[in-house]
Amino acid sequence: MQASDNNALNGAQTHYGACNLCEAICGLEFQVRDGEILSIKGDKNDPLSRGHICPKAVALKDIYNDPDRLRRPMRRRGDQWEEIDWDTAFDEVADRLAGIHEQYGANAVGAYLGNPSVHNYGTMTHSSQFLGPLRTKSRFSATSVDQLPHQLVAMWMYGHQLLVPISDIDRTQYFLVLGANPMASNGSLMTVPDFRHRLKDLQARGGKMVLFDPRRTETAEVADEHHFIRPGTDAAFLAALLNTLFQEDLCKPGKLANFTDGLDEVARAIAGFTAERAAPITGIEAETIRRIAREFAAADGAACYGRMGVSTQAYGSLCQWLIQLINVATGNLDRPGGIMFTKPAVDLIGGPTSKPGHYNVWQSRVSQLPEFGGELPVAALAEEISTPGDGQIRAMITIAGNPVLSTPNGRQLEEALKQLDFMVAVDIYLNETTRHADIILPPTSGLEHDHYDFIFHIFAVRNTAKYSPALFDKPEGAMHDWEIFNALGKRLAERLGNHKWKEARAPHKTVDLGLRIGPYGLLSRHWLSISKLKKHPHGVDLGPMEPCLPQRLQHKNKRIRCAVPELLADLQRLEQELFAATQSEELRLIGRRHIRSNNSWMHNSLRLVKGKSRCQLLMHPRDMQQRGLADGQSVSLSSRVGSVEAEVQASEDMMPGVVSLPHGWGHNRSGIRMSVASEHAGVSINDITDHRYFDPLSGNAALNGLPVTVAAK
Ligand SMILES: Nc1nc2c(c(=O)[nH]1)N[C@H]1C(S)=C(S)[C@@H](COP(=O)(O)OP(=O)(O)OC[C@H]3O[C@@H](n4cnc5c(=O)[nH]c(N)nc54)[C@H](O)[C@@H]3O)O[C@H]1N2
Ligand SMILES: Nc1nc2c(c(=O)[nH]1)N[C@H]1C(S)=C(S)[C@@H](COP(=O)(O)OP(=O)(O)OC[C@H]3O[C@@H](n4cnc5c(=O)[nH]c(N)nc54)[C@H](O)[C@@H]3O)O[C@H]1N2
Ligand code: SF4
Ligand SMILES: [Mo]
Repeated sequence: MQASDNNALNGAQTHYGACNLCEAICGLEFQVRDGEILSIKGDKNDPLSRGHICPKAVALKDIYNDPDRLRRPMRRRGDQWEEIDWDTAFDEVADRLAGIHEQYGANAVGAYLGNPSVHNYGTMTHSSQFLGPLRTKSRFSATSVDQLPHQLVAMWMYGHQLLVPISDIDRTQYFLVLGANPMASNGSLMTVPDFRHRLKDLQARGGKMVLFDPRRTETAEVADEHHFIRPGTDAAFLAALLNTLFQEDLCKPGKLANFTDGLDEVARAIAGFTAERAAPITGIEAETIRRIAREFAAADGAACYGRMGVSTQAYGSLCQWLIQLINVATGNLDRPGGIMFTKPAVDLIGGPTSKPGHYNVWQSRVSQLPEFGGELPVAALAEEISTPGDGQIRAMITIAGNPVLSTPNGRQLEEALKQLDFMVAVDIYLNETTRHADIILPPTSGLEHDHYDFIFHIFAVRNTAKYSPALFDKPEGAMHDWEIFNALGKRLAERLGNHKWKEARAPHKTVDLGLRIGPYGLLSRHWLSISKLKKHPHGVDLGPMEPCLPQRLQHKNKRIRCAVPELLADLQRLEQELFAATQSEELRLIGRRHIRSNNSWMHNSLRLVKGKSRCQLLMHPRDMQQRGLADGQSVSLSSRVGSVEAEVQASEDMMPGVVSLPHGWGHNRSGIRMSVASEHAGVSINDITDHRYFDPLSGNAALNGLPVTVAAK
């Protein structure tokens, strides 16, 4: 074990690191004695998180100690599981995958990468060791149930899928937010640990936060203004806001005008989307839309930001584009207090390994959905497995993912997984997805490997860098994710006759190189490297975001591209579908996150799930009354694809006409090995989300705004 400090009094050692559970990457201070964690606290000296943590940090200990967590490879025989040794497991996986590859072709082997794969740097650096030799186009990930629209718009407008501007919350005077709940989520595509205090500081300097959300959320409680908005209608609101800026001559792009193309064309294209027309659709008065446009334009630094609620909906790409345009048109891109680009210490954007992204170069086999950056939308995964024909997926690889609970129409996917010839899961639990695998390969847990977050530093509200050494040594007979990928890749390459394959060195070596050649490396005064970071266990502060345009733009002409033809065309869909639709009385379903939960996989920590169930359906009392429902009653919640049973809870915090159920629950499936989670099962919202309800431009699932019905059970 490595430790930075000895506490002479009780023999405990102090160790510093970062939490890798969510995007906030909070600094942690561990007290450890004889291999036991005595305490986990926030690291006050971390330059980004400044001592902040949430209740999940302490659950890192529960995951580490969890007797249900898998520690040896497992092989399924019918409904039974047996432990096997690593070599046997690797050989069997490589034999089966290579066999299917040879018989049915590369695309017959599919892969899905889940969310923790971006929170674990060994997966980022090494999964291609394993997946590369397969050369399959049947690749999927959690991106298409999440932030795909952000990446698509960033690529189109700024030239790189990761060039996503970040709200400068520490300096802004006007923070306009749609569909995000950072008080519960701790921020997303905005790494913002300690959101509460950052917002308090914003308000103390006379700034204001305005929030649009169909639920009066925990964040609404601390915002200055909260407005209900009808789910899925944000694009109409945003178009009207932007149109008001043009109409009332409030656009002042300032220096951006020198390198921005197409704003005029956009102005013409959205001229018909007035505040008056948006009002009855969104539920927001025209005067409110106009007032907010004026306030936004007048503020000395304003930032418009939208997250899950506006990306996982039917107009996700349009929403993200309009948000960028509002910032650009008012000159708030690339200025302190607006939205800005970070300068991360390991630079995946400007560096030699840069992958700007590509779109619609090929399409999914069955429904012709567009690829993005080499991945297909996961809404199409089940049909790619179950539809016969050339290229049908016959084997699946899942890595750090639980798509049965996390992707639309999870029941359908579950049925499809049963039809596979072979499945391997790299995962620490036997859960709703991995139970369908033939072999599960469990890597070390988060506290047993080192970490450098080269993803979330890209999206952080302040430039910092931090290296976290492993808290505990790797136990005897355990393997890190990256070692598993090396071992599998080697065997696969041998079997597939790929002679160019080379074993990749440990992830810290790749990061060390990235740091040295990065913007704070050998050519700067910082000299950052892994060894330098080891000397600064709290992390290194690299300062606030700084203006960097037009140099940082990744289009060859160093210009911002506003008039993206695909998005301009999508405005027609907005007009034809949303504006032409007659107002229906249908209920709309939205999700909900809770500070003590993390997607689907942390419900085996008793300290996080104990107490009253959190998997209730929230509904406005008016809607309940109309249906004769009583508080606490069991109801069936149904959509086009299915039904679940849930307990309804009356809530004045819901917009009338909207109901909310959290995701990540539904641990009542047989055959899983998560004893605590099974006793706090809840139901899965994704048993009823619809794989045909998505943003057609990006293929991103529309998990919010789904039409549903609710009736007494
Ligand atoms: N309806 C609805 N659905 C949603 C959402 C929503 O808001 N509403 N949110 C969506 C979003 S934003 C996301 S990101 C996705 C998440 O979707 P997924 O990534 O598919 O699901 P997770 O619940 O994060 O599952 C993570 C898996 O990784 C495993 N794991 C944890 N740590 C490690 C590790 O270090 N290594 C390995 N190999 N495995 C590990 C866990 O055991 C678990 O099986 O869900 C999406 N689904
Ligand atoms: N505690 C906790 N933290 C997490 C996670 C977790 O599961 N639990 N997951 C992590 C992950 S993977 C992610 S991607 C981030 C997500 O981070 P956020 O996006 O901040 O989190 P959400 O709670 O999904 O916020 C989405 C909000 O959009 C609202 N909404 C729904 N539909 C609409 C709509 O049509 N329009 C508008 N304007 N709003 C709408 C919802 O009511 C909700 O409040 O959180 C991360 N952090
Ligand atoms: S907010 Fe909580 S879960 Fe997220 S990084 Fe910080 S301590 Fe970890
Ligand atoms: Mo996510």
